[in-house]
Amino acid sequence: LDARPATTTLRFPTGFRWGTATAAYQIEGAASEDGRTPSIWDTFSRTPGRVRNGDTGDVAADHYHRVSEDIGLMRRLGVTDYRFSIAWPRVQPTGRGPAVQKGLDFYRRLVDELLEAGIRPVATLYHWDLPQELEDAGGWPERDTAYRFGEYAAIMAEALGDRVATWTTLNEPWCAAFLGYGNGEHAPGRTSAIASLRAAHHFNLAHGLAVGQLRGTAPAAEISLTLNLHAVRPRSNAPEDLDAARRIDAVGNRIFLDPVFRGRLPEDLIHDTAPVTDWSFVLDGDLDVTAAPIDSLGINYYSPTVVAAASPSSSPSSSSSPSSPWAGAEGHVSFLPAPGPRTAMNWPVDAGGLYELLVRLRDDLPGVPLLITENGAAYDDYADPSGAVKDPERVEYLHAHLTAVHRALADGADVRGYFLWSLLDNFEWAYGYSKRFGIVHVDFATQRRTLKDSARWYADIIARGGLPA
Ligand code: PNW
Repeated sequence: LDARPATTTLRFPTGFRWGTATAAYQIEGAASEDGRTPSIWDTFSRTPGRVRNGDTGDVAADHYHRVSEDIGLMRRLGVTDYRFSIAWPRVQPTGRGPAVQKGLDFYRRLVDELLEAGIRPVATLYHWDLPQELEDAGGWPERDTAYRFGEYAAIMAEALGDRVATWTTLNEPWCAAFLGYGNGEHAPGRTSAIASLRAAHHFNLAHGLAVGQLRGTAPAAEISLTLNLHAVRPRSNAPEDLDAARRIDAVGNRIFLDPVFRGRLPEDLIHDTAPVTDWSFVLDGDLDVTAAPIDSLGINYYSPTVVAAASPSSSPSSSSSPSSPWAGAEGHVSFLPAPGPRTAMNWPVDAGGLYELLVRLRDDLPGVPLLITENGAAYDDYADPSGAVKDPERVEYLHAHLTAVHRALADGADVRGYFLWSLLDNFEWAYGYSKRFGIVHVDFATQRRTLKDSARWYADIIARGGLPA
């Protein structure tokens, strides 16, 4: 008997992984419990003016104390996988030296309870919470941070290597390098083109060092890396517009893809960044480390990026502009508003960008399995008189994006899974709690969780193994 209703028209492959995703700083809270010390996000969020409404992750969704309840929610959804991140300062408070047992215990319990619930743990080692002490020593622009990350990866491989199905080394190094050290929108809030490029390289190096540690200690695990690849679309096929797209692709995408998958830096990136650096911080052998083979690539997708050439006078972006997250490599580019509806982040809703990205990776990285490690949307929700939490725009967004994934699968993209961002409403970085990405509503005053309509919708999709007509 086929348990799937006949009305499921867009079926996903058997074994397709249906997940939800979160990150430590955004949900855990318990910021100073059990030996955890501040990360750069604690420092940043406690600095007036950095995060909307002065919000911090001190309490967040209190997940640290509600692990069992939150796993219970995922059981109800029927997810096969759960993507979470490990807070480095919970495990290794100074970023060096031996691990704190209570920190390890927390993640061990999380992983064990997931396995008991039949949910595959997908663990990210770095979702932006660098121990503050390592930032004080120079942070990601310094090479030593990559070595420290390798040691931290060794600790986690030793502690959980036998139980975690998939390891992701880094989440979105582009955001961490260019928003953290380039335009200062994210922690640690530095604004330096050279620092952002150095950070990008040290993220690649850190990734490669972590792969080495994980492979040695957990040979059976899947090892992955998550990038927020920019789905770059030129406004036209005019050579200047194509060149603008090429530049953003170089400093947004290939800066990570090429060292990891081809063992080299893009030539055009080196050329575009020549006013800022000669890349002499890339040492002999580094690109062999960064190119350690991995088993899959994680992609986070929210919106496309539409670009056009701008005249030099009209473009505010230049290497000297502190507000550019592109290190000046963007040249004279303007970012065009994509037409159509927007989410509460004011991000355009455009599922075509996800399809374009998946097909591009099918062609550029043959043989590399793909995971969509984040996709979702911020919207305000509202409770109807019966108490149901309505979020119809999110359901529509998810439906459109899963349809795009299905189309890419049909066209030969090797997509193995989809992780919805996010399980819970949470601390949305510079926006604090003002933006809600969850399919589960969190009342932050009481920590009460309520499934939104989108959560019920997602549970139905998972149960059917696909989308209804
Ligand atoms: C990702 N941008 O962040 C992160 O991985 C999540 O932690 C986050 O909550 C989610 O997407 C929603 O924002 C991004 O400005 C933050 O391009 C900013 C950008 C992209 C991704």
